[in-house]
Amino acid sequence: MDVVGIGETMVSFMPDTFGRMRYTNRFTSRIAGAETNTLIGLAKLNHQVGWISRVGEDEFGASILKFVRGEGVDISQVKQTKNIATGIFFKEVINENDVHIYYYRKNSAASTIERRDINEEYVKSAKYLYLTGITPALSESCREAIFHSIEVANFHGVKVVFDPNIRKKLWNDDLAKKTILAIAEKADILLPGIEEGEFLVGKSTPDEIVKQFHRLGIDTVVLKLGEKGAYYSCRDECGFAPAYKISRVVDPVGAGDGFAAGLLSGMLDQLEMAEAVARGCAVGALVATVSGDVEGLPDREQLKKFTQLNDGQDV
Ligand code: KDG
Repeated sequence: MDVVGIGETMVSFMPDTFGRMRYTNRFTSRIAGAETNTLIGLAKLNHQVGWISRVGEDEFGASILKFVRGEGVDISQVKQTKNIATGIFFKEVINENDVHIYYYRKNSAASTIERRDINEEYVKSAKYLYLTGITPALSESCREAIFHSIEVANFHGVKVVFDPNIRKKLWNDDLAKKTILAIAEKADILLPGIEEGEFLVGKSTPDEIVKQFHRLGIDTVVLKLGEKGAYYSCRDECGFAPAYKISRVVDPVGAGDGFAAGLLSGMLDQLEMAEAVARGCAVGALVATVSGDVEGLPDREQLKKFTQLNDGQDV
């Protein structure tokens, strides 16, 4: 296995028209979850990936399993819970720059993920363990499971990659900050957005933020700068990868997960860090050109075409 991820995936509903949701009665449903967005991105680029989670033993759970498996992710470690529903959410688009998320996921199937769901052999079989700050926000048992998975990964030399993905609707700022910093300190590779960096360490320039994370003991930090690109810093190297220009942002949600997929794919292909970060930027950009969190994730051919068109290089 190349990458194993842990987290909740939901059915998402998006109104077919712009504006307040109360005025619509037509929705398109899709499958979305930060960790599976990244795992699917990796699977599309031909990497071996697996997912640890829970879904309800209901129709939404079944459609998630069918979809995620269909995209090439191993779901052997996903449990189905009886009488506990799969989480769902709504994505209201007032206009392209004003998107609201409404969760219906409290006490969902995935929020019952617990320590014993973490199969040590499975985690051990991976090169990277991929986590986000969403899962520990779901419940106490999810938090425990995440900390346990890190212990397992650290023990077996599996590198921990952590995207803080701070979702303020899910928990209060104090607990979010404390928990996310505690996980970040144990991670090998941290992928915060610039605003998350500011929130977590209270600094404001990319360089200061990254240095502060290094002081906490994190080896590799890749700071996502949105439309500008990404700044990365390892112990012995730092640099900047510019964002790819796209003609229109259709739906930016999921671009960060796509970035993580491209970056990890580059690292698995043993590219230089600068090239791996550039691949992250390319995948992130492509995700934003299509509606839905995963529908814009490219396969190798699409990625090659896009990067050749935009900078003449293959990433
Ligand atoms: O990064 C995109 C995710 O936010 C989206 O897919 C839904 O996982 C999700 C969440 O918890 O918000």
